[in-house]
Amino acid sequence: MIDLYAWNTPNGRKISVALEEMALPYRVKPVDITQGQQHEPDFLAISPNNRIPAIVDPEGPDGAAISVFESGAILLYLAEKTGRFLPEDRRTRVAALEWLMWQMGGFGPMPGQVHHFLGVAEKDRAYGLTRYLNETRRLYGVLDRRLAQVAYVAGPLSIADFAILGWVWRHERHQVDLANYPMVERWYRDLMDRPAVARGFAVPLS
Ligand SMILES: N[C@@H](CCC(=O)N[C@@H](CS)C(=O)NCC(=O)O)C(=O)O
Repeated sequence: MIDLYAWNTPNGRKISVALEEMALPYRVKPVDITQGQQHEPDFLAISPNNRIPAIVDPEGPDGAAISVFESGAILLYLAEKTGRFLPEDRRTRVAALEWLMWQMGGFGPMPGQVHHFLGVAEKDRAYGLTRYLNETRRLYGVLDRRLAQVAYVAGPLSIADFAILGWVWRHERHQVDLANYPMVERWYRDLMDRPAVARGFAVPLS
C-alpha cells in the first residue's frame, strides 16, 4: 500500500489521479500546508523541499521501501513501476517527457503565481498579476494548439496529461475561461469523464 502525502491542491491531485488510473492501492496521509505541517521533521525526511506531494512505496525497485518527492518524479516512478501511461515507443515517450517537463517548468509555476497575486493587496499586485495572467494564458494557447493535433498531449494518454490536468482543474481560480481554448476544453471534459479521474478528484486529501 503506497502512502500518498498530499493536500487538496493541483500538485496533490495529479498523484491521486495517477494512482487511481494505475489501479494502485494507496492510503492518503494529509499534510495540512495551511497549518505548516510541511515543515515538520517527519515530513521533511521524505520531502526535503517541504512541499507536497510525496509518496512512500513500501515495495520499491529493490524490494525495500522508497520515498519520492516532486510530482513529476512521482509520476515517472509510478509509470515505470506499473509500465503504464509512459509510452514504450521512444519517439512518443519523448513527447510525454516534453509535455511533463513543460508542465513542471511552466504550467504550474505560472498559474501558481496568479493564485498568489490574487491574494495580494490590490495596491501591490498589478504588475505581478498582469505578468502571470498573461503568461498563464499564453501557456493555455500553447496547450490548445497541441491538442488541435493530438487527442492527448503525447498522442496516447500519459502521465503528462495527469500532470497538466491537475492545473487545468483550477482554471477558474487563475481566471481562465476554457471557452477561449476549445481544444483544451474538449480534452478536459474527456478526462474528467473518466471514472478513475473522477475518483482521483473525489478522494479526500484534506
Ligand atoms: N515542484 C513541486 C511543487 C510542489 C508544490 O508547490 N506544492 C505546494 C502545494 S501545490 C506546497 O506544498 N506548498 C506548501 C508551501 O508552499 O509551503 C512539485 O511539483 O511537486
